[in-house]
Amino acid sequence: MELVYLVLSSIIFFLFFIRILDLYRKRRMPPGPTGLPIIGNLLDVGPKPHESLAKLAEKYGPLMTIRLGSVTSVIASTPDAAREILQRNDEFCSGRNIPDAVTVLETHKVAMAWISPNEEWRTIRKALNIFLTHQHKLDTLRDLRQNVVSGMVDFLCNSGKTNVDIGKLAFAVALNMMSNTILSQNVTTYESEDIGGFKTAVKTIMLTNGKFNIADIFPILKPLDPQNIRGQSKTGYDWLHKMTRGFIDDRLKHRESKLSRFGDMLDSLLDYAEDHESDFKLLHVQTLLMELFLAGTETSSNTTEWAMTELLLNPDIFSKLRDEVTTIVDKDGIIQEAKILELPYLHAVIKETMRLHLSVPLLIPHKTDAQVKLNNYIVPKDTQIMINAWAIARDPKYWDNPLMFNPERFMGSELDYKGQNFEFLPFGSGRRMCPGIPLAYRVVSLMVASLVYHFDWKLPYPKEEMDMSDIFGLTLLRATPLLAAPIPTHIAEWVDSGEKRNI
Ligand code: HEM
Ligand SMILES: *[C@@H]1O[C@H](CO)[C@@H](O)[C@H](O)[C@H]1NC(C)=O
Ligand SMILES: CC(=O)N[C@H]1CO[C@H](CO)[C@@H](O)[C@@H]1O
Repeated sequence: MELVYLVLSSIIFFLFFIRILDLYRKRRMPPGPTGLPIIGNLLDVGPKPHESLAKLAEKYGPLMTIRLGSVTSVIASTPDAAREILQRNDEFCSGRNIPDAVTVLETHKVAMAWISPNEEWRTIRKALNIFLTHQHKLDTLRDLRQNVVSGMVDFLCNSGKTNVDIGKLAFAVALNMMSNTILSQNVTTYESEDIGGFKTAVKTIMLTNGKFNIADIFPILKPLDPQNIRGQSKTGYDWLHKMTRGFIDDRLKHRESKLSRFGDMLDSLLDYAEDHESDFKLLHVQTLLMELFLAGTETSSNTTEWAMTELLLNPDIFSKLRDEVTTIVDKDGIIQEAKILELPYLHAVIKETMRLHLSVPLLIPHKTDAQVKLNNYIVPKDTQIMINAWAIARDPKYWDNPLMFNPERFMGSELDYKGQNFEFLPFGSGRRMCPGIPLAYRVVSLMVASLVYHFDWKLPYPKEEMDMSDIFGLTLLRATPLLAAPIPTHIAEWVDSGEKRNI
């Protein structure tokens, strides 16, 4: 009996203590909705956080505090607030909270996306940037990427005008574009459900990482993994870990044999590892390989799918884009990556797609590594920081007619996604900004240009009926896949197999 009293009174004391702490904190933190005990603002946030947080920001302002379980977050909802965090206070606002789902192996401890911005993190970014920021290195592999796109065009020509799930196809193509850039090989095909398991592994991980995990806001639940999120995530990670290990082993053997080099990203990373043995090891290379597949595939393919969605809804824009692409097509019908990068209208279409349909609407949450002053608020160490880039990108204060898909707004404008314009942050800004921009731009451009130039598309239903709603994950997905039938425009001999393909 006494034990029960003891336990009960401790609990009451504990709750009281938390409450006091809470009141004390609130005085210096940005304003926010009062939450319920224990769960905090969970019910205010709901299943579409980018939307509900945008609504709450109308009431509480550009910087607001949201509490979910034991996690306190500050949310920025205007370009100025984003600048205050990502530019003026970047140094102490660039940490990460590590989601439970990514902790299944030990690799998160050396993963660029999850470690604090320390020396090790800088080394990893440097190793990757050597490849990504040198135009000619990226250029060396463009034939491989073009072959991947030719493979996609062949596949579509053979699909016999039946409906194709454009997102699924784009995912497989993006995966092969990544694998060709990283290690000069294809890892999937377009016909099969999933030969080799690569697609499944990447999708499984992205899906589980994007799920709301109760253990992330009540860390005490972590060992229980109540939604089996870590469990599911583990199957994907284990598989990817094994595959990347194999790729690296093969490549090391190849390098020993002194055969010709591939000159791809893996070679570049292994070179760096040889030159910087003490701080960039094979474990870093392997972890980075895994991260690149995860970070680069679904973001690029979902952007491509949204671009196609908008283009099919806006036939004028579609034909204007095709006219532009037509000007750079070779005699043999090949679209060269190098020439694509110079097409202003294509670039505008991709920017406009990224503005309206951000792949990562709240960016990847940051965390304060020290107490910081944001405007006039004092935000303690270890506070989560989120930027509602989605809300900022469709706020009528900064955009005319924000809900209209209008690539023209980017024509002749300096506005870019490289982190200088805080009203447009599809890749974030500051030290944590996406390092993959140059590659993402090539991959998405090549896919969109090819889909637009080589095919007319027929929707299976009137375009007014297209479902534009989206559901929330780590990336924004279309709630229903975009289906359309490709009708080859420029290719004389396509085989009408008539059978419905599965991709
Ligand atoms: C359309 C395609 C893409 C979009 C929209 C996108 C967007 C983003 C965003 C919003 C972040 C988080 C920034 C932040 O924390 O503030 C990020 C981080 C990251 N992205 Fe991308 N990304 C794309 C493609 C790629 C590609 C192709 C790669 C691979 C080369 C890549 C690699 C990464 C990595 C490694 C990080 C973590 C960086 C860090 O935490 O230090 N991304 N990306
Ligand atoms: C990858 O597949 C495409 C066809 O889909 C093919 O043209 C290309 O040669 C393949 N690349 C490699 C490196 O095997
Ligand atoms: C609907 C669509 O094709 N978009 C893709 C975006 O990423 C998710 C990841 O699970 C895929 O399931 C979607 O297919």
